[in-house]
Amino acid sequence: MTAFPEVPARIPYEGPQSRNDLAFRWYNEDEMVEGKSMKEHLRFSVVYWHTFRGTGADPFGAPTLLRPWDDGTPTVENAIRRVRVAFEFMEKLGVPYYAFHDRDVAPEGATLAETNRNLDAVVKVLKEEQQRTGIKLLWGTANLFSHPRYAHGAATSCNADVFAYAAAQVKKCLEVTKELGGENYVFWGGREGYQNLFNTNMKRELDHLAKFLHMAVDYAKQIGFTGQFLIEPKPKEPTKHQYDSDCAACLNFLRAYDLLDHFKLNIETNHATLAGHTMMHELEYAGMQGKLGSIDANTGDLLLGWDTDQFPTNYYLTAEIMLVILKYGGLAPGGVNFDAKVRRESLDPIDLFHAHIGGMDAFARGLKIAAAIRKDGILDEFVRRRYRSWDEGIGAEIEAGRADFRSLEAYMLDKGEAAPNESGRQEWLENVINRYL
Ligand code: XUL
Ligand code: CO
Repeated sequence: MTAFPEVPARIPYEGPQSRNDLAFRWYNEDEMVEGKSMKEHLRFSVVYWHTFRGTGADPFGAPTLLRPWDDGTPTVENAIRRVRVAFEFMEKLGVPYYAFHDRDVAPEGATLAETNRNLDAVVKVLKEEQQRTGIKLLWGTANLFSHPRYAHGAATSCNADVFAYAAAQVKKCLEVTKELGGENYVFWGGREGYQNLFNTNMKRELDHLAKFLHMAVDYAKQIGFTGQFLIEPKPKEPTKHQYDSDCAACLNFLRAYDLLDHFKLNIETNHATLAGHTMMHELEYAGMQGKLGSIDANTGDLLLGWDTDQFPTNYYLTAEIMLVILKYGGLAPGGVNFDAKVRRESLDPIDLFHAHIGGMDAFARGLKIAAAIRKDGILDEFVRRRYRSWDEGIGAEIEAGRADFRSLEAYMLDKGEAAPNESGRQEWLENVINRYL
């Protein structure tokens, strides 16, 4: 049985001139860039939730994406059929990784024990398909936000039983992620945040969240799970204020609660823009602190203003992203995870291929643009020169900690006025970047 009969066994690379809709124009997995293959640089990953569980439902309308292989029942049998289709899709696309929430892959049962049994049955098949295809698990995560029990949050719920349930769920999900060789484990805040401070004890909620994460760190150690832990910032949706609002907030939280050594960040484009930042800003902020772990690749829509999770197709965006990723030495063991969904009007299974091919090509093109910019070195040289007053003289004294307010006053009284400023040349630099696009 094949779910995608019109798609060849493997999407080929045909080069920029190709007019074949089911071919890559830029993603050539063995092509070397800065000494590594594109495949190694990009470490592409398909998300189970949008690509195999997305229904096209939105706050205004019912599901539109009814897949022929999915009978709509919350059964293990249906879930297993879906796994086979997912691996056919990923194998044909040629991605090395995938990512899932526990509840994407297997249905909830009436009790936690039954739910765990459902998960075990599907994990057996996931493992079989991973072995058959060589496709690996980039990360696992627990869905701590869809079920009504999580209405007030999970680790930050006012209901201690819900904290306990969430702990049991993450325990199981860590075991499963280890069993499947997952290279990372993600904590996205889900409903960890608040709608209204009149009913919220923020301090207590944050203390609980930190306790929860310490328990996860301890349990990973106990079972020998060595994957990288990642926190995924997002400022709002579903709550008005998500606690993990952006990279700065996450790193402050981790530092304050003595968790910093155990976590890096999984940074998502549409979350960065919802926070009022560019993706490049968030990547740089994490990267400069050694905390750039992985990315959720997508893009938002400035006219809609919510988390639209669209596939990234803009070379300017992907070039900016790849510039920062190359600067900080790559993402491994993280990857470029397409946390993106086709529009509800994109009705056909083939649209899933068009979406991923476009996203992969956009990142491959972004990688090549970034590498070309770095090779010429114009940007680096400009930035180096822009800060050269810090390389010697008074700047070097300040950086070395040999200056204080008295010595700086004496220096400036003697000099009378600061050296003149030089142009920041922003417009020229933007023109230079456009030469590479
Ligand atoms: C939600 C989101 C999640 C996480 C995993 O906005 O991005 O899908 O990536 O829980
Ligand atoms: Co995400």
